[in-house]
Amino acid sequence: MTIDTYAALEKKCREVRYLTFDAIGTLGVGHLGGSFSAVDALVVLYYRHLRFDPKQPKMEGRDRFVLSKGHAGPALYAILADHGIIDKSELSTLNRHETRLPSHADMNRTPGIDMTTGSLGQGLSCAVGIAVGSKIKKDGARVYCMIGDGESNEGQIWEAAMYAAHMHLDNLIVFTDYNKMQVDGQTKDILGLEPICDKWISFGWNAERVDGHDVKAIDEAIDRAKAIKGKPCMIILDTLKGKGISFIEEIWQNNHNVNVTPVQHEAGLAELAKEGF
Ligand SMILES: Cc1ncc(C[n+]2csc(CCOP(=O)(O)OP(=O)(O)O)c2C)c(N)n1
Ligand SMILES: [Mg+2]
Repeated sequence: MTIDTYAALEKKCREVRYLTFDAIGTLGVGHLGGSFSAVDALVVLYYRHLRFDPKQPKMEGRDRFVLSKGHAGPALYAILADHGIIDKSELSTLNRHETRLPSHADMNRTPGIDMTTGSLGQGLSCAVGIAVGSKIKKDGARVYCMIGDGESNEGQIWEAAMYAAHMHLDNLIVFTDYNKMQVDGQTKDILGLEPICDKWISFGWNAERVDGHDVKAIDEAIDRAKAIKGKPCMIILDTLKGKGISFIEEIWQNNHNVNVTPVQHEAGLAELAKEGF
């Protein structure tokens, strides 16, 4: 399912946030902040760039996506449901007993999930391994991955970064969801990443920084990344934790894993629906 216009992509972002918020609101708790900050990049990726067949989610040679910040699973489930890979009605089973939709992404439970993640720092290494495998097989697949800024405090991220550059993995495009927050503090106070672009460049990557809520900017950055030869690409997304609902944005420093009351559930859905999708 390809979406051609940026206005339609923006609408899709609202719809994905609506489905995500409904699932989390139905449960009453969830990783809202990091799911919402990631939505725009996930939408641009899944509706314009990722080469996959929703009818055959395990198709050989497909592009892969590794959600290394696996706690943002709810946003990805909404996108998988919108593609018909899972049923939209299943979203209300989020993180319940025996669900196929655990709070963290799990390739053994959920169709359309390419890697099990949640232990921060590991997903990028998996993406690097898949990208190496694809080069060996010469199947033409691209591997996309998303890491968090807090996750980037993990040493394993930088081991994977070195190896990806060493292997000249120009089939690997990674996003950092730079929402400036981790669980209980700002990344700049806990273990700062600046100068973040220069760091990735010094590790041998192509790197650029864009507004992570501007679908056009994200789309164009992915196009530029696809054209780079001989290096992996990092796209730093400047984002806001909880982007999309005003009263969740207001608590951007405290919306990592939040309770959602029935009143908030209704108010959030109404706010997202107001602009239409
Ligand atoms: C190895 C590991 N340590 C700790 C955690 C607990 N944890 C879950 S999310 C999170 C914060 C992640 O921050 P960030 O990567 O910035 O994610 P985002 O802000 O996008 O939610 C932590 C510490 C974990 N999942 N894995
Ligand atoms: Mg963060």
